[in-house]
Amino acid sequence: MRIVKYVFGLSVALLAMSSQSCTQARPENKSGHDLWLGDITAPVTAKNTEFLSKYDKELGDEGFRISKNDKGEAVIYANTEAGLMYGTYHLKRLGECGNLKLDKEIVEVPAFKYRILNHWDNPNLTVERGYAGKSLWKWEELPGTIRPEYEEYARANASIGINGTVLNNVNADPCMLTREYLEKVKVLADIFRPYNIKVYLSLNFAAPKHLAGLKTSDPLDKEVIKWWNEKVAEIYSIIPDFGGFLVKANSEGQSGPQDYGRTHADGANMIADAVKPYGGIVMWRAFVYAPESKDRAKQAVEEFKPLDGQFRDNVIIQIKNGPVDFQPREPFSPLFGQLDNTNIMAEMQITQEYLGHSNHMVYLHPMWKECLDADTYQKGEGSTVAAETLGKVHGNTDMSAIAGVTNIGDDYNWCGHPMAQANWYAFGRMAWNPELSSQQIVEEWIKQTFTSEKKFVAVVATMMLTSREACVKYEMPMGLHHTFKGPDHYGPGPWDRSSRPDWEPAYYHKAAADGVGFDRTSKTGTDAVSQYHEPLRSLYDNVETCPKELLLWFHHLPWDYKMKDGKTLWEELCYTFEDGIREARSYIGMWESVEEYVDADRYALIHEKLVRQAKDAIWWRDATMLYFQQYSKMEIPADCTPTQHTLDELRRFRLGITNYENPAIDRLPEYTLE
Ligand code: GCW
Repeated sequence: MRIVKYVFGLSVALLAMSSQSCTQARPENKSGHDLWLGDITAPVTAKNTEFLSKYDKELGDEGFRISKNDKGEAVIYANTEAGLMYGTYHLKRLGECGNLKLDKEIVEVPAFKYRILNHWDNPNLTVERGYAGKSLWKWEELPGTIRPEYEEYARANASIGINGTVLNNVNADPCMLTREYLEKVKVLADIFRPYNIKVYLSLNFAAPKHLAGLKTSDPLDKEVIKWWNEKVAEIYSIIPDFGGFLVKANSEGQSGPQDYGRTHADGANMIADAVKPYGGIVMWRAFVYAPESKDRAKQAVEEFKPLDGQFRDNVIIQIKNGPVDFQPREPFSPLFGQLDNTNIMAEMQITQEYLGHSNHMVYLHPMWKECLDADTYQKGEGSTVAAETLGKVHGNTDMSAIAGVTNIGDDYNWCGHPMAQANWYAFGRMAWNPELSSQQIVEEWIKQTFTSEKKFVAVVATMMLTSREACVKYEMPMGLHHTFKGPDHYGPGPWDRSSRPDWEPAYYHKAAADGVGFDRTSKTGTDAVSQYHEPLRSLYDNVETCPKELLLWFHHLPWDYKMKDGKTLWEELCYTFEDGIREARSYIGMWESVEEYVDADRYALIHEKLVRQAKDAIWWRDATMLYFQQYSKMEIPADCTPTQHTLDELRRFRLGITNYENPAIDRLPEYTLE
């Protein structure tokens, strides 16, 4: 292992692992202020380098130290070039954010070993739940044409510590494993390598059938095993540092080991054995549910707990933060606290499938941190989701990982909404250090992306820090969930019908004459509460102690149920929606108050989107409460924002978009803010 010591002059703008990319022209449709990286056109190389002979264990392969030398210059120490690169970006960040002190030594080591983006990108360039244009990967042009964005993407990720990327959708097209596509993937892997980013692929479990014409894809079949071993050998001959696979199996129609009477462990282990000799890993998703079940929220534990201890040591079970599906608020998935001898990781959704796509400004770090900080109590207090997934509860820190489903596309601003970039940024920073506060991360991002002007930072940070809670309030307050219109998941549709009962909002809200909410209690409900350890089990089970934010997740309550503040449940719902509407509206004025600090283009685009966000907030309230009113027979209080559409009008409204796009603002229902 090479030990490197680099010395940089503090006054110099640092950055540039490759000068070549920095001289490449930006495409015409790019605005030049796209990312938080600031000025990347002036590469500066190291002034002094030194090779040391001793490996610093504390830093590992990716950590670094920064301290001051006799001349007052910053010195970055790392065991590896990757560590050095991260140190360089860190120093740059500290400088740009006005936080560069160096009065004491800085030591940074990433918390999670695998810090991975998941792209849900298809070979035909659509992006499932993608709201920023088409896929960044231009498969039809590869391997011949190389776009500058590929390296910009790598650089942006490196600057926040991302070290892996799954290039294709978990609903995987088998073609991704053909030689033709592997040659394309190789080009991206080569571009990403200098940035310490490994490439991974989602696989289609039925690939042996699709690609090789085998009669089966049974994971215990000799021919199938042979096919995977050969395929894996081929991949590593093309991409020697290939990271491994992400697998969605027996979920939402995807094939999997259960098609052949085998278990998730049989399937995962077969692939894990194939990649093991090369150091590859398998991320096997726990996002499984069947329409027959009475409670979708329970199924991951039901299917995976019995398999605990059966997975190979290079398999990690990838668990969505909540037990259902990336809703604006869910309790943490109980599976995080249920496995003793299995590697687990969290999957967060950076793309805003359920939080207003790229029309709404919603800063997601508080939502993810809520999950990581939640205590599972698996081994007593302190068994937080972060500790569990860092491997600290069961002592396997070597396989710690975290994944984020990206919001990146080929839009000129990368993420559709200029503020949505903050979520990409925040995911990376959180994967590096889950202890960082939402405030610190958002302020860093604002300063690097816009300006360090005090007033601007204060106002915009306040907007962003409150935005997730505001979104919960105006979309699905008090534990309501999945009240969306399908299949696009943009607007409200509590009345919506679907081909599967568990894709219908009524399955989740259970609104009826006797009340609203999903009874998951131990005595009268599905007993989902029992998948949580004490004291949570009792806390959630008892309507008196269940937090208001999760009340209707765990309880079905009458419309006139008396809340602690004396209001009825119906009133509480109305006023919580009202709070959400008020907050969404307040962002418009806040943004107007900082106009002078922003360029005209970004100012106007964000303004237009904030106005729509506030209108959507009223739309959500109208749809949900007018629908519930049919059962409650109660009036929306007179001091709430008046409704602007009838239930019939809203039910007739058709957005008519695919699952691969953000709705244009002029397609949405008309609302006024006066
Ligand atoms: O959230 C749901 C989405 C699907 C997605 C699925 C999953 C990739 O609506 O579009 O499919 O989850 O996570 O597998």
